[in-house]
Amino acid sequence: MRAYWFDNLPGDQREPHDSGRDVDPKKLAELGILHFNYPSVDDVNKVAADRGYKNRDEIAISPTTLPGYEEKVKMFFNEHLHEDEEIRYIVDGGGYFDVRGKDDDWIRIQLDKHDLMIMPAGIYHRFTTDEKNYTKAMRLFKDDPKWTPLTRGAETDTNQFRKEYLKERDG
Ligand code: KMT
Ligand code: NI
Repeated sequence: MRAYWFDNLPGDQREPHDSGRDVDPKKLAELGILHFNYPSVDDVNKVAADRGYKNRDEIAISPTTLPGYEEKVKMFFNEHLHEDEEIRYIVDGGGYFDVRGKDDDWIRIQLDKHDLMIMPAGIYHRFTTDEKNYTKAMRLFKDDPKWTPLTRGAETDTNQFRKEYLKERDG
């Protein structure tokens, strides 16, 4: 895992967009993001059990394994929030999650094999594969997942989960 400020320059979303300015992992914690590297799936199972996650699936995001790859990758990159936390475990390959920092600038989080990330409900984010076009990820679900991605807009800005997230983040 490495986190850095997104460069905001034009170019394919899958390019690194590396500004060269790293983001301290402590800063991610302040945003409510947890990160681990778990080579053993036993540790993933433990996190899932501790947090009450009962279901999971695995998605192989690549041009040969995901029908409509190019459109789906563009959809994942649509800025959104969820009304529940999001847990992703990288089984193979890698990818980028971009999250909004406190000043609303993008932080790019580069995840590699065996990285597990937990994002809080209400955080604005987006996902993309990298230039290798291959992310195999485990998605963990609670029984009743509030899963719909809600695209950022006037409505999400006043969403209850968004407001709770900001209260938690900013005190
Ligand atoms: C998301 O929330 O954008 C996704 O679940 C993307 C696919 S999992 C890496
Ligand atoms: Ni999401």
